[in-house]
Amino acid sequence: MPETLEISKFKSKISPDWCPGCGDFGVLFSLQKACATLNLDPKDVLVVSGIGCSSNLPGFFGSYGMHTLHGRAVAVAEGAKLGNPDLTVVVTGGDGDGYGIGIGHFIHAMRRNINMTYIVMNNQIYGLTTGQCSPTTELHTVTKSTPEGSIEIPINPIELALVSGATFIARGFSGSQDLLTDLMAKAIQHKGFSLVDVFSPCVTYNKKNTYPWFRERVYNLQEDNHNKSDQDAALKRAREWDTRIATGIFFEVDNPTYEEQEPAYKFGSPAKQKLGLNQEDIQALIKSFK
Ligand SMILES: Cc1ncc(C[n+]2csc(CCOP(=O)(O)OP(=O)(O)O)c2C)c(N)n1
Ligand code: SF4
Ligand SMILES: [Mg+2]
Repeated sequence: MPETLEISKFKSKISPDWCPGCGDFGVLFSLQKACATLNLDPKDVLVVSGIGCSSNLPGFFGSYGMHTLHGRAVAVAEGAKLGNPDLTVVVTGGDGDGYGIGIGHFIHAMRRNINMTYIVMNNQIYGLTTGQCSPTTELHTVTKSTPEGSIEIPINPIELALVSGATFIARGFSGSQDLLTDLMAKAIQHKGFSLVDVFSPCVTYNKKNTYPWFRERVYNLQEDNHNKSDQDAALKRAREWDTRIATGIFFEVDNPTYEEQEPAYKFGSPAKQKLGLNQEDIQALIKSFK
């Protein structure tokens, strides 16, 4: 770890416009600190988001960034990573963005084990659109779109990741800064698809899952004798909820990445391969069709 952390190099000229107290501030700070701790160069980092309060993050982060379409951040990030695998690619977004409209991309990126990091600011609500039910809203919760209480069973992102092929699966809380920074640094360093689901309270529209509510319940798996190579144990921990909620690393495994297996990469990274074909290649191609 460097002696002084140069967090300022990951600050942008634009200040966050989130509500005072929004959990996303803690996520932004942790990501800046994690990237500084890893001594990354901003020119080698790409942060991609979808749409939502949380998805505004790349604008507040000092690196290359892309604010894409609602639910499409993971797909765009996959393209960027496959085009130039030398980039450190981080996706940042919300529960609505990633676990609702974008869930298909999320699952496929996990099963491909693309080497990228996905940070989800999970506030269990649609913040930007002013408080509708999201895929992680708790059952029976009254929201703007569920005035008589939600009737849909929420998605458990950790469980989903555990059965979809993600090779690093963690959960943080924006009220536990040191742990969150450590999880992000480890996720970025991990070779393969890493998920960091973060409880990032929406202080304006989610009046149930607040900072005090989480503080009463969260504990650190790494201080509770959890074996992070045991998938079944991880599933059990992921299912805890009402009284005790696990944070930390649920699962970590070293599996081959998509990039390591894709035959096209044997000629080097696509971004660095020469464009077009020479006469010799063209003749060989024509011959192969005869
Ligand atoms: C295709 C499409 N559908 C719907 C919307 C409207 N929309 C914008 S953000 C959002 C949900 C945001 O929720 P989340 O991803 O949880 O982010 P948060 O604001 O809570 O951080 C929705 C439904 C949109 N922009 N595009
Ligand atoms: S509405 Fe909620 S999620 Fe959006 S900035 Fe405000 S506190 Fe954060
Ligand atoms: Mg949300």
